[in-house]
Amino acid sequence: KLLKNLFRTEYHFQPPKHWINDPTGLMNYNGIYHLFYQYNPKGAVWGNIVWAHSVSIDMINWINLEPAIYPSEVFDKYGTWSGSTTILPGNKPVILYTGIVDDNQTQVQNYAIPANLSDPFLRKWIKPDNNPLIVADESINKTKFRDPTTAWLGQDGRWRMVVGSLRKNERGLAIMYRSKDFMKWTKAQHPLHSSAKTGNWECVDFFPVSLENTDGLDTSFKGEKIKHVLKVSLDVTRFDYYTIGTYDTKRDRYIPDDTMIDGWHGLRLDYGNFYASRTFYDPMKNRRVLWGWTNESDVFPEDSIKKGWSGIQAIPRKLWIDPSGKHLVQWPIEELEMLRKEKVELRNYELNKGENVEVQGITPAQVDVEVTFSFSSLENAEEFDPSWVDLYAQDVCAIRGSTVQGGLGPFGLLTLSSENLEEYTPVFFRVFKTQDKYKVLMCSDASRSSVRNHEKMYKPSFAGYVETNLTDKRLSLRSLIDHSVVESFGDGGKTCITSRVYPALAIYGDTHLFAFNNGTETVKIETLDAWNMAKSEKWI
Ligand code: DQQ
Repeated sequence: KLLKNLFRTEYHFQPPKHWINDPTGLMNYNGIYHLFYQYNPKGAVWGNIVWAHSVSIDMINWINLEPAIYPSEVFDKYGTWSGSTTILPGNKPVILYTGIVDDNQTQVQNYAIPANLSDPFLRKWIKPDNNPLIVADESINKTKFRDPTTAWLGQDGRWRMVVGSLRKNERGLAIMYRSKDFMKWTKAQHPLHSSAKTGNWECVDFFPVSLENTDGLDTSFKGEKIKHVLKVSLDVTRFDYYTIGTYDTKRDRYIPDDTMIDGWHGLRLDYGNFYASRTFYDPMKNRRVLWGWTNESDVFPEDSIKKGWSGIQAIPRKLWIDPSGKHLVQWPIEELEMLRKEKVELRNYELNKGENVEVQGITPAQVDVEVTFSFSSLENAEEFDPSWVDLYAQDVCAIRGSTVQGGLGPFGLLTLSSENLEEYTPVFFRVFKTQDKYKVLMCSDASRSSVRNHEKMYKPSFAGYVETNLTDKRLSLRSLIDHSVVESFGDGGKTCITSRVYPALAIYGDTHLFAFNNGTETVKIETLDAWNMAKSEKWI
């Protein structure tokens, strides 16, 4: 097959051709899901950015429409960048987005409204003449002032929304604006939150989560037993970080909980290739849904130009807070399961030290696999080297990869493997002992993902820690494998990692999937279920 198709995904969201980035302005309006996203209608590299628009009834199969917003006016002539949607009382959707007004990338905040509310697809959008709604005052860095959030309504009846920005000392911040009528916005004296040495904040997201169950809450929800989440995309590291905390509505400020870390050492929504994500409240199923962009990792713009496309959206995930209050949990939306076809399974299979077992009877270039491992003791867990404390999990994974024998682990899956393991992307756990507790590392390691070799190829050993006390001596893993993407969910979605990989041998029918154990402790595959996945429908 042609390079053009080789790495295309089949059940992830991607348009027929060209460049995509941030998902932006997500909503369900009268039963129809709308996905707007940053798109270059002219090529496979970033540029000429418009708001592309697709609609769906299940967030899996899509109808592509004409771009909803594109540069045309003085207030957005040089670009229509990311933003959000808010549904105003009376069931009236409005888009907020960043317009670029000159060659220096000066940024302003604009709005757009549907031309015809009775068109179920809301194809045409109008940019009224009173744009821009907000321009930067002298205190604001006007070229780092973008991506307005979904607005929320305060108890005083005024709307609030925030715009990401950067101040001196690399202080990232979420500048807050308030408005009575959504048209005239006044800057609050204090930002909603800020943090030194984090760099510019892009695509900020701010929303409540329920401490009582996994249901989602409307962004304007007020009540007891809730927490708030602040998510920022850090321009410098290109990862999405979040903290959990309290929204002090009197002072109109967000205060992260004591255990939370702002910035590069903080919690991530995904420890892999996942950026500029946004959530929205889905009233159809009473849940909060997260969308994130997963960029190509093939590094060379020439590759994208040859392929004719670049970037996909991750599978939408339901998101909620863990009962511990310490982190969020994510799980692919249940609608994905309608694509599951032929199924194979393994039950109670013991994996001894150094053993691999092949999952046969499916085509593992395009599958959904769920596995639960159990073990009888934690005693063999290897020591966590104290000098690793300051390292990122990713660095520890690079030192202790799947081929380095351990005690309890490494065990997991070898995804997108060639028959004789010349290339594979292992997704696995490794259990470490520290002075007073156990530490579980989860890795998705692209370092052996392709025999294509070039010094500049980006093959990161992505990893994160899993917050679990291992009381039931079990660890589960789900991986969504789709040709050039492996999207993994550890321990029920506590830690998520997405890798983009470009195998040369493990393609189409030549792809294999194994479960493996490279630790001295025997682990048991209690259950392993794997499904071939159908292709999702995309109508142009
Ligand atoms: N992408 C958009 C910006 C945003 C960045 C431009 C994040 O609005 O800050 O395409 O990927």
